[in-house]
Amino acid sequence: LTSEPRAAETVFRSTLPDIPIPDHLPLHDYVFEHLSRHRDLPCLIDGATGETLTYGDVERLSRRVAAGLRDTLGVRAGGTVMLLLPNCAEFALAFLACSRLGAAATTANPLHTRPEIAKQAAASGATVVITEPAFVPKVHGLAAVVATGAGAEGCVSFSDLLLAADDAAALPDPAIDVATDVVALPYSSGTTGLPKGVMLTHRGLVTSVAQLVDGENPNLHLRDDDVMLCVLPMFHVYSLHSILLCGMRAGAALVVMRRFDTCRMFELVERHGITVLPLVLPIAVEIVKADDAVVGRHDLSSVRMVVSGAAPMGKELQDILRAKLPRAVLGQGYGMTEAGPVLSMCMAFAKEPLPVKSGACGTVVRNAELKIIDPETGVSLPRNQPGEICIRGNQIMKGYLNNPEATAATIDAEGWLHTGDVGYVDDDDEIFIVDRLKELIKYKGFQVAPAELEAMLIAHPDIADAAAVPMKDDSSGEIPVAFVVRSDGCEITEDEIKQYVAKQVVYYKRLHKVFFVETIPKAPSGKILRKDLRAKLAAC
Ligand code: 4UW
Repeated sequence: LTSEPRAAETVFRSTLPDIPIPDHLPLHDYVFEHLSRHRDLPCLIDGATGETLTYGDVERLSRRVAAGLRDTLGVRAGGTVMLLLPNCAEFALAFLACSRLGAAATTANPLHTRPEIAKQAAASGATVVITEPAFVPKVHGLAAVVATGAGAEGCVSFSDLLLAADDAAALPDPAIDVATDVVALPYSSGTTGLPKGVMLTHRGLVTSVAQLVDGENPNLHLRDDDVMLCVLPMFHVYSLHSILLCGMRAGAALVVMRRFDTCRMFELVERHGITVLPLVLPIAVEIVKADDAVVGRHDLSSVRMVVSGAAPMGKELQDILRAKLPRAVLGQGYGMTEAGPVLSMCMAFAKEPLPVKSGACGTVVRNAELKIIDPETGVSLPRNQPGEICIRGNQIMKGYLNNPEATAATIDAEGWLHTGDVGYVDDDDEIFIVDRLKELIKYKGFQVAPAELEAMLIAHPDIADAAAVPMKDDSSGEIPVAFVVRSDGCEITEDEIKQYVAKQVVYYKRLHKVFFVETIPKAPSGKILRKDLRAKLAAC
């Protein structure tokens, strides 16, 4: 028997050399590794009040919250805590506290509906939910509840968690196996189906943060005199990773903004001398749309870096944005929750920057491998040929929680994570995303899982069949729309369907349009032919 020699794979690597990455530190120890240098620097600045916690405060208070969660609520290594919070200092303290305890933090949008929250709380096994008083009615009975501020009836108050004496909080940390213990458990639908718990380990997140901000020539050069805007929601992996964790590792100050508002953002940039502006497409659109008179009233010259990610940003928009913020370097990163999350980052953000092209979403991060495969044959493709983007390295997820089938469908036997994104690598190692194989809809950077909307639609007695797909939109990137087959003799209207869905889901999953059709196009296997539907929309 002779075996065919396997064709050599085309594997793309960073143009930066690999660096040593700690593989023994739990995430919190890694984040605070340089505490002695950063102790008195501002860490979290409340955008609304100006209240500031230094790195020393954050380190100490996160220990107390850990002790409080352990002693008052019995959170232990291997446990899970749900963070259901808008951007606030408590989010960061609670996240780091979970890390200290060897527990996982599962994060969710506090605007989710009760059924959405209940599903995630149950699936993740969360025994505690930390939220704001206003959201307490949505979580009553799901788990023990901690409410921020002075608390709310029937809840433990967050301030009580902080009462732990410093000596109680100094008890030895539990033994954490950094390679296997999960520290963050965000939910993502990945390439297909319903949202699933994405297991990110200590080692995974340490690796992904280090890939961006560590080394002599960091790919994303953040300094301890940087001031970063944190308006993107910390419950999403983009902000959690690339603002909170990367910013804290570098010793930067984070100006925490609860809700986006263009004028407020300009004010904060000026007041705090913000240097790094991480944003998503809809915020870029708002900046571009802002009246020149309004922009002109504010001194935005402190901004040296504008980072965009989580959805495509076209070349034209990037060019207009660049003209508005002429002193800033503008570029994109490409992330996916399951990828740990960052696959590639703009090389113009490096300490020793390289020129980049508008519309590119970076170069593969260091200490990782990326390949582009033909989705039909799985064969790796050379430069400039679009195919499915795959990534391999210590940073990728351990797998989906309690879901070995979905894990095996996403990470192959050789350790490659298949993203479901279609892109190519050009002659300068820059990555361009051109299409998506997976079902996902991305509204303003937020994930909407078509399977979730479809299950809801089909459950309606007047609906015989349905498919949810993305429709291109200039300001939101994509909007969720549905094709619906009415049940025989039923007259259900577009508005009734929109209302029916809106009552059950968070605002960004609402349907913007409904198209009535006779049948949903399907492959013989029963799989919805989404490409056909998307083509139909493009022709509208
Ligand atoms: N261009 C085109 C992009 C891009 C993109 C993502 O919600 P998830 O699972 O995850 C994210 C994470 C984004 C992110 C994290 C950290 C970071 O530094 C950074 O860059 C600054 C971005 O979005 O959605 C994953 C899917 O979102 C699409 C793509 O389809 C991906 O699989 N996506 N970034 N720059 N599309």
